[in-house]
Amino acid sequence: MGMKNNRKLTAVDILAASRLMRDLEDRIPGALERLKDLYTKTGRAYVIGVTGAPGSGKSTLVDRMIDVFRKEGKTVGVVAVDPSSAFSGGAILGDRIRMQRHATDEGVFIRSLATRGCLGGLCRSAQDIINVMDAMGKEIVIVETVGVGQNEIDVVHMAHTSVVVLVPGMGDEMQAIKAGIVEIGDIFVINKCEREGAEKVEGDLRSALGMAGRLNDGWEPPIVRTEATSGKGVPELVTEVYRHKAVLEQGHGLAEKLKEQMKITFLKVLESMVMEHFLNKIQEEGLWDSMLSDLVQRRVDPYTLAERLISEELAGKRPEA
Ligand SMILES: Nc1nc2c(ncn2[C@@H]2O[C@H](COP(=O)(O)OP(=O)(O)OP(=O)(O)O)[C@@H](O)[C@H]2O)c(=O)[nH]1
Ligand SMILES: [Mg+2]
Repeated sequence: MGMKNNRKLTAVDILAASRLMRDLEDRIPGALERLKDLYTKTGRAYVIGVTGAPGSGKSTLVDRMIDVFRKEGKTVGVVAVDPSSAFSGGAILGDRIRMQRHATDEGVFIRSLATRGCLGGLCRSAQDIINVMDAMGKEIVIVETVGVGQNEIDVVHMAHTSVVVLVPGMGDEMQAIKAGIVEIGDIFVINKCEREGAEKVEGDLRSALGMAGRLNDGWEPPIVRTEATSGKGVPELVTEVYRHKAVLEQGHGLAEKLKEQMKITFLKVLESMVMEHFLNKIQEEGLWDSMLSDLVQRRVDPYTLAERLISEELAGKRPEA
């Protein structure tokens, strides 16, 4: 589709990329073919995940991070994933408004992704869009996800550096431990740090990190205080991202991480393709009624039925000797 991996993208390239992202999100069949063609041009962007509770200031923070990267002359892509926006409808507009300042900057590409959660393919859509931005030549890709449920875990599988955002006074000090986020952050941010309680969150976080054994790891996750609305602390945050990147690139850290992430990605793709294949088969051959009544009547167990389905499929596909 004529997208060049240099920094000067033509309007046609940008339009084509936008269209491809939309088609991927809408699961238009041909879109996957176009993504396949682009795949060899991916793997160059540095991917930063930003996760945290709703309203913790992630978008404002990302907006400020864009400033820092742009001042360095780096091109930036942003994927703002919001699983709840499909219901509330408000957040997407919020992202657009908060990052509005960058709307006319050709070096910045912002894409919001409304989706109903990971089961519907949030992870794949987000990964697909990261790949398109990567192929467009964006040097930095930032993925913003609301830290609820499985999302924050999934974003870790896509990001090279994961940033977890906390805020003071969000109820109990246990917000860090409860959500299990001490395990996933490479860098922790205490945003809205001008508010009362920043000290306390930081102390609680530090002890949670200690208990989780994260303070005597190869990488001790730094805690950065920011005030995203004014931009305070954001250059320091970016510096920590670079420091983490440098540490990853030493030795085999990055290579191992990429392999592990690729494995997860591949398994997810395989799983969804296999599932889709069998669902189609069951539907097309009208097998649901008899299968379900057999199962409900306990004439067969689900394990045997699944094995039967798979072995029939394999027997059917086996080439003639
Ligand atoms: N006082 C203060 N307010 C902030 C700060 N950072 C962000 N906010 C405000 O917090 C509100 C939420 O900010 P967003 O950037 O939309 O937060 P978010 O985490 O992206 O929100 P969702 O995407 O809806 O989960 C906005 O009104 C921001 O202006 C900060 O450092 N201090
Ligand atoms: Mg947001």
